[in-house]
Amino acid sequence: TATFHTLVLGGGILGLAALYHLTRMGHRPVGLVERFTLGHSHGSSHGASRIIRSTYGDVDYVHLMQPAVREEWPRLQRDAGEQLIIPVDSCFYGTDGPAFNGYVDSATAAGADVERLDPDEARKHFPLFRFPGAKTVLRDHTAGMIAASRTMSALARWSQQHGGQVLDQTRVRAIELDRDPIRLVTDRGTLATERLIVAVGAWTGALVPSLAPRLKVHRQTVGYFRLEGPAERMAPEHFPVWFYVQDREDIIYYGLPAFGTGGVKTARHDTMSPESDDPEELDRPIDESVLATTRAFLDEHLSVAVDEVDGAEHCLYTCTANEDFVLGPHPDNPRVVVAAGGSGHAFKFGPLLGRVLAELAVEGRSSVPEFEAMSTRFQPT
Ligand code: PYC
Repeated sequence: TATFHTLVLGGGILGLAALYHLTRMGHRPVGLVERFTLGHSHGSSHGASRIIRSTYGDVDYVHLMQPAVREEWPRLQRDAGEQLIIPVDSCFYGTDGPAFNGYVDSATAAGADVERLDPDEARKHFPLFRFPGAKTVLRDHTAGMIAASRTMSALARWSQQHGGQVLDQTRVRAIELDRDPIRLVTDRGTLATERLIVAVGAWTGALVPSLAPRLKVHRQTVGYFRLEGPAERMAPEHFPVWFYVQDREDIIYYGLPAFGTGGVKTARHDTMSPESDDPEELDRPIDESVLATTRAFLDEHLSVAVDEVDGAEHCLYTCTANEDFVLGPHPDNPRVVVAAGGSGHAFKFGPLLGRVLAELAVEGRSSVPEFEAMSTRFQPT
């Protein structure tokens, strides 16, 4: 069998974006190996929508977002020939304390295109929101909504049309890092590759055991809530992307407009559990009590009543302790590059990190200064 120039392991947003860039860079043969059917909902990259924003509580991520917004998302949209970033208004707010004030300070320090509104102005702009307890509301002009499942399809389609191979429904049993070429033992035979990118999300601990102690899997329960009144009020033209940060209790909620769903997407960003969830529990039932708590949050924060829940799903977060990504060469073999620890906020960086992964695997360094400036934070040591 042929030896691949580079293989990518994992068909989530980061793996697909890496395959897209490898293909775009002209390397052959390149391929991606995925355990389930491409587009499955067992991991972290399914669902119709994600938030894109520069509003971060850490100035380095504000900087890292800029090449993603300015270069990589537009490039992908041009290649795909379709709109993947949907223009949607945004309001990010929180209680007056260090956690939310960190977002205000970082946006200001980085000179990001983010406007500060006082709560009265904000209520005029966003009449569906009450902003209880907020002193400042941030309106991020770089923010919007990512058409997430369309992005996944576009990356796979473009890569396959240009010579990238996708081997899905192929389970990897072992990675033989110390072989040259590197070998992947799969349930469909053994694959050989000169270079490997491992982007397997919640399965990182199982496939790269040295990283297991740094990662915890947190299963999120995401609900779609109908709002009373005309359906247009839930649509992207009228309903913003938003989040709320509460100090002391470390509570974060977020939401997006209805987009191919009957209700607005809302969930608690929940990374507090001391336990790590098992990604192998593929069919865990939805916990109705989490949806009830989310609904109570919306009842307090919106000025319109919440109607019935129109569906719910799980999404796995793979979190590091400080929510920094893990991204860089494997300490035992620099021709293996690992991406993990998306910590519930990586999708918006997808096309940018895909480029970084492809460059690290092939050239040993990335051409993205904003990434290089923070790469020591991401080392998979
Ligand atoms: O990073 O904006 C974000 C986000 C929203 C929901 C989960 N992550």
